[in-house]
Amino acid sequence: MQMTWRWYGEGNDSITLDQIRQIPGVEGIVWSLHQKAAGEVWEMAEIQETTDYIQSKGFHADIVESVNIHDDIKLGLPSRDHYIKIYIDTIKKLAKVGVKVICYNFMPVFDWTRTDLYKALPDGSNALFYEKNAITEDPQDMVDRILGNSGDFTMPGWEPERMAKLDELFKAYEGMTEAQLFDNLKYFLEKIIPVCEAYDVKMAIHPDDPPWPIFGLPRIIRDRDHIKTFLGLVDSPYSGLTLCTGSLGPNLLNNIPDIIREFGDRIHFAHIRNVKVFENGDFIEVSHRGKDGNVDVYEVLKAYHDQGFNGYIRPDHGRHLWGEEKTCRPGYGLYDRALGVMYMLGIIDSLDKRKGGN
Ligand code: CS2
Ligand code: MN
Repeated sequence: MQMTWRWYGEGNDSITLDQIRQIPGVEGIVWSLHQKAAGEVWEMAEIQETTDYIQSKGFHADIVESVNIHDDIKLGLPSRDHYIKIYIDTIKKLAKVGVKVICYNFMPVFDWTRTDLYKALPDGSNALFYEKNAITEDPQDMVDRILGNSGDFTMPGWEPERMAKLDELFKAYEGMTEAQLFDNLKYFLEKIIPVCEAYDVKMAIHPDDPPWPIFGLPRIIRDRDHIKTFLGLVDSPYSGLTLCTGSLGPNLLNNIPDIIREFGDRIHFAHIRNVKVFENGDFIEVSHRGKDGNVDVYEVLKAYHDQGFNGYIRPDHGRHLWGEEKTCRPGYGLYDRALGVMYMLGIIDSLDKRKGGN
């Protein structure tokens, strides 16, 4: 397993690569050109400049998260072919600088969805929170709340320009079924996966977060059965998964270690995050320690370890600690993710030793 860290780029992240270098065991930076809207062309010079900088600090730049997918592709509009061409062009450019994995998602309208970015935990820290009942309201309320609270940071999937067109977007998705969304995903994959195979770049879809439909929008990567259907759309190792424990975790019926054991050979990227699920279905993000939430992080790492997983792994969201809230990107502070890295490496090191490794 190769430990990595998501970084939003120079001037766009509260954390520097020099800080990340001091976290033990982090080998690679998970990057993206975050200024790019979905469907925009990625220029070679911008790609090169970013990866050069990352590599100059001693990290690899093998993973991009995300190259976002234009809504016209998800909607299956005639204009999708134009956006797929641009996507293919980006895949080829990324291959040139040695990118191995692209993490993406296929969630209509929203990326991850929360109702509170700074919910207090009993220890005085705070974290991203999801209140089930608050979600049945008008999506605009939630957007206003999230955008109003995210400070100077634009969060992926929540770009104000896109959110300004919320009504239009919702209208476009009206009546869309899961089966149609799967069809649109299949169409996209059938076009891009042959290119990925030729250029040796693996696609790794990120599960829907939370793992259930919201605001009447279909969400299709959310449990074992949906994942199985997804993997059958284009049966190639180049069409794989980003297995995010924090996204699948809020549905307590998801047995994540079992999912890892079943689909391990198609998992290219592991996101590790812990969530605490309350009886009424609300959930909050907590420390990576298994005992603090409902994700048994030890069992998750053991499932990867048992199968000799040699893909990439990163701490996903963390709590905001020691006063860093509002100075960092929500969920992407320094301290809790660094603690998460050490917790995970502790488990991995001991699993290695038990197996007689080093
Ligand atoms: C990430 C997602 O912050 C997160 O929860 O794991 O936003 C992820 O980057 C996207 O869904 C991938 O496209
Ligand atoms: Mn994730």
